[in-house]
Amino acid sequence: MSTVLERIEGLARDGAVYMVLLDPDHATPTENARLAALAEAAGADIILVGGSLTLSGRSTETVAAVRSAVSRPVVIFPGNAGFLAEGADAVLFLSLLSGRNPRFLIGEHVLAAPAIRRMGLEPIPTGYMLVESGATTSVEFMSDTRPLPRDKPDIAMAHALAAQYLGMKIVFFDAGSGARAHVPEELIEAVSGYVDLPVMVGGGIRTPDEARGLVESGARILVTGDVIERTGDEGLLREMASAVHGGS
Ligand code: 1GP
Repeated sequence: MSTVLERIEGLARDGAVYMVLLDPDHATPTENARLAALAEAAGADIILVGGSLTLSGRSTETVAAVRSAVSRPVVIFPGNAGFLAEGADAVLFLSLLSGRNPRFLIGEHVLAAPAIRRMGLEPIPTGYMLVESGATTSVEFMSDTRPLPRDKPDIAMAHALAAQYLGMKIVFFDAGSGARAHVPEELIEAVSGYVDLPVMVGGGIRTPDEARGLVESGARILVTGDVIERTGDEGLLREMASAVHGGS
């Protein structure tokens, strides 16, 4: 049986991967399970569960509810080592490379690694870069780090290459959930022409046109969370999936 990473890499080789992010704080586990099933039926390839801050304490319950509602892989997108839950297939093992806070470069990893092993989760080594989006995002505040400038692709390129040389498998450029402005196409184009890793992009992507533009710029994995959580719009989900997968 292939791993979740092999599945992502396979899909990314043939086109682009659509991931839908659900936050345990934004809806009940039952409602998130319903959204996950909608997303799967609309064509999402992977369901991410996570957020930068969890006040509700519902992460375990949410992962379990989402897991039983879909057959596609369920992957945790953790804000810290406290957000891990049995029942998911994999976890993005994130290094916040845009920042210089040792806690998010190694500290949380040491806390999380034994729990990931115990829970039987597949860790997916991911270089995570926050990108300026016009306002302070939750991740920026909670991680106490500065994002990469959005208009300096060379800085982003050097960070992405460092991620590749450190052995990471995915490089994720994130403007933060609900960002006013998504990561610029120019930045994604520059980075994806420079590194061999699949480039993942998320934060503030609201329309199928935006999604398509980013995929055409080289993104191989595209994430939306907020727009689906807010609208629960099945038609929009289908259009997003189709835009990412290259349909009309
Ligand atoms: C946030 O990239 C994800 O980390 C998703 O962002 O919620 O704005 O779609 P949105």
